[in-house]
Amino acid sequence: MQNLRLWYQKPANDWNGALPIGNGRLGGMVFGGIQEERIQLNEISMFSGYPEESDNPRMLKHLDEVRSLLFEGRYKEAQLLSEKYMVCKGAGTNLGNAVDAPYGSYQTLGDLYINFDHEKDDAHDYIRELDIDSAIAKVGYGMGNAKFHREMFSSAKAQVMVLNITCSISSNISLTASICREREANAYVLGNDYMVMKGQLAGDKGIKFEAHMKILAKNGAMLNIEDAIKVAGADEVTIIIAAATDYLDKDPEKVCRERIDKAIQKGYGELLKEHILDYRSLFDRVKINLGADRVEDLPTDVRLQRLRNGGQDKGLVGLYFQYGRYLLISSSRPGGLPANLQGIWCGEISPAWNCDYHLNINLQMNYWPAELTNLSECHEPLFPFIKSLVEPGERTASICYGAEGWVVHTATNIWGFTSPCEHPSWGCFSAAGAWLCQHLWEHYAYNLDEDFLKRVYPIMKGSAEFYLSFLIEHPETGYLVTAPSNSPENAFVTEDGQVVSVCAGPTMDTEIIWDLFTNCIEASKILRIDEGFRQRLIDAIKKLPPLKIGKHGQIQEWLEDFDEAEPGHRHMSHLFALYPGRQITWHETPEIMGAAKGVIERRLKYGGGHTGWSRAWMINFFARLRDGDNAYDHFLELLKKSTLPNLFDTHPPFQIDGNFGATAAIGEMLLQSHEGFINFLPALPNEWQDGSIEGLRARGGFEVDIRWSGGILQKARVTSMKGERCVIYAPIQIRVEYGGEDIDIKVLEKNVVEFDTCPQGVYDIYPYN
Ligand code: FUC
Repeated sequence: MQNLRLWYQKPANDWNGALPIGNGRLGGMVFGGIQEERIQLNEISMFSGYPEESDNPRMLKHLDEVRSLLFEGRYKEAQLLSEKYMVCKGAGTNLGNAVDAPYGSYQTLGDLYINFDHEKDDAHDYIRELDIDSAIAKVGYGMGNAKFHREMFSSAKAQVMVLNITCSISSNISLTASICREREANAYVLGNDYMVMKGQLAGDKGIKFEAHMKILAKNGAMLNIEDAIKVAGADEVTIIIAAATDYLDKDPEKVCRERIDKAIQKGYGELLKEHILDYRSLFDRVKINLGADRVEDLPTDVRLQRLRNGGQDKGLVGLYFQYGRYLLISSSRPGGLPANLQGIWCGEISPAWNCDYHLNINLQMNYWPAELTNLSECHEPLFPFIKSLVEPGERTASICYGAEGWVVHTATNIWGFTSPCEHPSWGCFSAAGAWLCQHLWEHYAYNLDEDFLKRVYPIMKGSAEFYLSFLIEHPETGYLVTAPSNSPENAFVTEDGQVVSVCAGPTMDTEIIWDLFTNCIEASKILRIDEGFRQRLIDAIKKLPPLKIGKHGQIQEWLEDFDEAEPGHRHMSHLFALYPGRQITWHETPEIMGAAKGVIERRLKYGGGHTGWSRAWMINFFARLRDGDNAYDHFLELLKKSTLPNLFDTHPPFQIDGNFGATAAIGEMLLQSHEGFINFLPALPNEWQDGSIEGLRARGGFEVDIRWSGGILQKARVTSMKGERCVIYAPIQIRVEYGGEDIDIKVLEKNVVEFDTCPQGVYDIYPYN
């Protein structure tokens, strides 16, 4: 049995305790107060700022000079020159405070407040919960003999948020409800049951937004009290909220009205039914059971505290994993924008890092669990977003580097900001576009949808074209390197003791470009196009610098074996090739697995502060190193040191990438398919002796169920969607059944076997006893 709820015995103390609901666009943080319910509202396109011309022509003028300095080893001078010239025009991200700058910031839409006519001290038997099995937040408590109950959800089908308030005693619900926002908005009541809030961000240059609220009351009276609606003596109250901006919808007012009208026609019962059906069509695909402890029945915050005090809680791992899937379903749906640094949930006007799209790990990490945990549709908002960067990115490539193709750097917004950011030590990371393209390829690799590949191949090719023209031969070695660049967001110490970030050919760039070129080569073969271009990529890959092992037994972070200014740095960029890349694998490169581990050991020796996405990344590394025990230990560290009462990950502050990265990591511990074969239970920790997982996805169009006991595979089921050959890593002897009969399997090499999955369907794999 899966335990699929977060629950608490008190209302949330603050935002970090509130519970998130969302439909990919419209989000809410439910506080669950007794006297005052607050639902902080979000809309995915609520981003200030506007398009700006930020490409800096002075970059190109100084490009050769910076490169020469780098190649002469005059790093500090290269850095100083870069600080002057290799940056955007304007304020860029304004060091994360761009709410009133052109770059802009994602921000809260406002709040819904509901004040009940009762005293909180009179309440008893209070429970607040988030049921992730049906994506509904609930609050319940007693008041004397009366039992009050609230249910809240954000429906993707109806595109509205719905709140339903009931009481066991009739005519007993009296409340005042309003929506408001601290700036840039006007709110007013129409009639006695409809409230509108509208405004515009960034003066008259930014997006226009609207939020509408309709109140339906069964019996009782309703009253317009100007900035709020009063309900007196109702049996049941349903509140419907719609919100839109003119970024995603042409006419936000019309859209809000239409959505609310349709929702009224459906009524609460129908809205609830279709919401659950829709949500479960995604959520129910995966079931996980890693064993349970008796503590499952304790409130979630108590469980977390017990774990911090050294207690055991196996069920919390499964809950965290499913919560990650819940969060992705709730923050990323086709037709919207991708999940940002906080998914869609952001309570502030000026949040950390503009709550934007950081591209030197964060946005990508949000989508690590998408394919593996069978939420391919939730990956989709990322693809048009990547496409939207191509046009501005072509301008940036041309103006800043005189290069072909398209480029984007460390961070972007919804306005197509593709220039380098305002400081080169972290802002001139130019491999972001190639990294994004990995997601296009992976979506294909899991689903084998050739039409999709055909559509996105030009985006991948455009990115590859950028690197083909931006890469430059290192004058000493002849290797093709990026310059200028940096290894996110670390600095190195030069021979004469200077601390510098700007460099040529950091390992991460090379690994990401290897990944892009490799994927483009494969894509062009599958599509049977572009032979000439393919050959150029094949030739270029040969000229990329090889991975080198440094003096500490680590994979080098830079071309030279520099020491890191911060050896315990949170970014472990030079392990991109281990995860999420596929260049470093046990199968292909066993000789450097030790050096990959060396990178992590060194970071841990000097750091230890790995929180949020950094820790989540580390868990994935250990999974790829097939080191389940370390993966599990670091997962526990994430729960202990980096998790808020509502199970949001905290960097700090809350950043959703950690949730998604760790969700992917649990999947990676149980199933991998990046090495050209499916590997069941590649990193099973000792703690998970018995368990099962159903419905994970593997590359090649397969769905996979696995059952194990005593740490040993009992049965795996591969459902083939595309009828492809199924290649399996089999260190123990296996047999395969189709339709109850054993079928032929072919040994490809030691420990690797394959079988046909034509016809498509279900294939059962058993170890020989
Ligand atoms: C990256 C990280 C920071 C932070 C920011 C949003 O640049 O280095 O730690 O997560 O993104």
